[in-house]
Amino acid sequence: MADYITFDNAQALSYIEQLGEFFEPNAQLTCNEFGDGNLNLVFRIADQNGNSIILKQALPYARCVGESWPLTLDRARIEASVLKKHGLVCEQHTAKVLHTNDDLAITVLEDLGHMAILRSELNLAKTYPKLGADVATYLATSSFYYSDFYLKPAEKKALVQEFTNPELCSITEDLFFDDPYRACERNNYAPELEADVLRLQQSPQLLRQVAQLKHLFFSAPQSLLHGDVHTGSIFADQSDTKLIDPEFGFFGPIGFDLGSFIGNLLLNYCAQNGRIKETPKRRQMQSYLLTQIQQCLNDFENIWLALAAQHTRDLSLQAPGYAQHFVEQIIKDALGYAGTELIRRTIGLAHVVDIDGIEDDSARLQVQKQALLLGEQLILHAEECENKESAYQLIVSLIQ
Ligand code: SR1
Ligand code: MG
Repeated sequence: MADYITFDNAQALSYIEQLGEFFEPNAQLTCNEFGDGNLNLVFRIADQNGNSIILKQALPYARCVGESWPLTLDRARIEASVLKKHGLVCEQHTAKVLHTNDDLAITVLEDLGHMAILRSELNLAKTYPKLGADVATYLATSSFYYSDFYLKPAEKKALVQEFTNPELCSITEDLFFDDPYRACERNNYAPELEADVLRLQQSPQLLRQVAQLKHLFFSAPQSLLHGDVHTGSIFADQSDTKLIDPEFGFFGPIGFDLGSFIGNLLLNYCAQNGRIKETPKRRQMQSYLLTQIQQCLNDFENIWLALAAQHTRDLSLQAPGYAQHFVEQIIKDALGYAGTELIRRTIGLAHVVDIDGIEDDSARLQVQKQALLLGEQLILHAEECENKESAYQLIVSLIQ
């Protein structure tokens, strides 16, 4: 990475001009850095006619913490490569990569600015009817085609190597499975939550289930994951849904991505109790969120099983009932991972604005307590769910 420099607006613009690929030769270009994520710089370069592209650059440290938390630039390669791989099998729901430069840790992407970041929209109680179905299509398709059901063994092993992502996985291992369950400087929560946090940290049953989820995360290269499917990694409009930002991608347990998505919808469900005062409007939004979770579970299973029935190439994995058994285990895993997402986003380092943006202190605390309890119960009961219906029923029973 000898040639790496961190871009400012002028350098990003000049880089795109020199490439000469994306705009008319005499275009009047402007550039604006507008990233608000935890890790990277994000520039929009636009011409006078409204054409635009996105240039994303990884910083050599975590943006949300600063230079005291160094971070590999290789994540830019991983992110662009996951987008390309997922785009091959699910073009419809994957942001398109236009150019990469590994030395500068740069990815140039299509500008999805005509769509909206899902998290902000859910916080405004805006709804997107295709959300659950589209995310299910993305997760089922990408996870099937990069699994042992489809890939040849040698091909899969080579990809597992290519997508080895130890530094970013280590962040997830710490933030999801370690920090919230012990006293840790990175944890971030109000003193009023201390009793709730101690309840989690002192529950042997919970710690055992979290250990199992972490162990699976370490040791189950089931497919090429996105690795960070929260609602800030999703663009939506009324007719489409696109996934961005898979820099945490690696070969891991399929339930992790599905669970992260469900966990984020549930975080928003809890947050609406502190955001929307009028009961009918709040219930309508919460019912929308539950419907999307149900749709996502149903479609995920149906698409996965249809792909497995038609395209499983490994003879042994074609055994009657095996694909069904495998998907049922993914759904159990997903409920557990959803629980860890609820807990780590409430008391760990990286919170969600859905909850932190609630202005009233007491309303926010109530929501945080609900998110912690829901996360805990999901982790404790995930393995009891025999199928997608009982998984959905568990969620409903815990939340109402
Ligand atoms: C230091 S990174 C914190 C979080 O932001 C990312 O989007 C991931 O979710 C990570 O856990
Ligand atoms: Mg991200």
